[in-house]
Amino acid sequence: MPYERVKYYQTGSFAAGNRLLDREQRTIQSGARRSNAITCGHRACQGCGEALGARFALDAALSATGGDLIAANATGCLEVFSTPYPESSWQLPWIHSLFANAASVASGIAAALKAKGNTHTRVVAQGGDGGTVDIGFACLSGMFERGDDVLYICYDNEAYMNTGVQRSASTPPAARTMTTQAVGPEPGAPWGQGKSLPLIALAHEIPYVATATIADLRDLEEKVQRAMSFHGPRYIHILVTCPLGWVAAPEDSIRLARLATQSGLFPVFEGGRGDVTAVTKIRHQVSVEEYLRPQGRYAHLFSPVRRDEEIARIQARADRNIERFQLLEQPGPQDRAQTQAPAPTRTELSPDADGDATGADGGPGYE
Ligand SMILES: Cc1ncc(C[n+]2csc(CCOP(=O)(O)OP(=O)(O)O)c2C)c(N)n1
Ligand code: SF4
Ligand SMILES: [Mg+2]
Repeated sequence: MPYERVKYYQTGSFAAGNRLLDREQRTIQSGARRSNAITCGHRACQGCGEALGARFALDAALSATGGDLIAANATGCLEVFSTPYPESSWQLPWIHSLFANAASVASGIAAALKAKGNTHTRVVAQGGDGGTVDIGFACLSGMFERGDDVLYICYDNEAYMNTGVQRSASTPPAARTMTTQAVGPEPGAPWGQGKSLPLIALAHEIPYVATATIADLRDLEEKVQRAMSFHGPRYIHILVTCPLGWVAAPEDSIRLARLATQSGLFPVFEGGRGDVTAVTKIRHQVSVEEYLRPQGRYAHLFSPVRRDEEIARIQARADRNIERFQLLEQPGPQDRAQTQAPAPTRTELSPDADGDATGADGGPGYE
């Protein structure tokens, strides 16, 4: 009986399920003992980056805590598609908060655990960009400022997707949404508005802040694991593609997230206590046009006439990120460990033996 020869091994890609790498290099997701935090039966669209990001993030958090984890979840696509009453796709204690107050609900859970003398159960909160950058911002800032022991994860698909694609403060300029139509002299989302929540989080001088995307899921897992090694408020901002809102093919979800990083539009970095301590370098730089073209939300930049001025403005945003975060490789080996610059000051961020993340500068410690 003829058998099919294996023609292609995807070694080195860190793809989910890759069991050909050395054991220590394998993803949590490829492990037989992964927890399947969000499992089958949910109703996310095909190619939903949020579903993928949440699966990897919470499986990593569950792995880091030995499964001793509670999640609070803001209103939004992630909550709606995962918990159509009376069903749930979540494989851990999970609570739906309001749209605005996932951070506060998580803070309350952490406070209750502390009051009960429970020092082992950990807490995560999660929400979309609308629930985090806009309506939930005050609750989140309070959580940071009080030093509550919660990891907050924002799944940024750059608009209010659950309610039909309205602009948020995370929607990039020129993107078409239902509330920023492609009309007028500057079509799409306005210029000069919006905010970077990762940088705002950093300014709170909390122990750990990171950005990540669904294009590098191994990096995402590592950042969640690192975040769980600290106590106190921590923040991870994950760029997740949304085929519906970005008007893009479901099979392009990972590629678009990668193009966002490789163009410089979405810088991937890590830091804490006010400083950026490590960045992921761009390996194959692309123009922003490569990223914009496959997305219908930017179709008005290319048709019926090409809007060179707008495309150049978007390129200038990418170039600014590249300069600001030093995203381009320095000449030399492409080794991943050597692509982190400026020299990581992780020693300053390392938790001490008690798991506290007291800064080397004697800054506030979190318990
Ligand atoms: C106070 C309040 N206002 C509005 C809504 C309606 N609403 C529910 S989800 C949502 C948008 C969520 O957007 P985002 O947080 O970005 O998550 P996504 O659906 O994009 O993942 C809105 C406006 C609500 N539930 N509560
Ligand atoms: S609308 Fe977007 S974020 Fe919501 S389930 Fe669909 S792909 Fe995911
Ligand atoms: Mg959103």
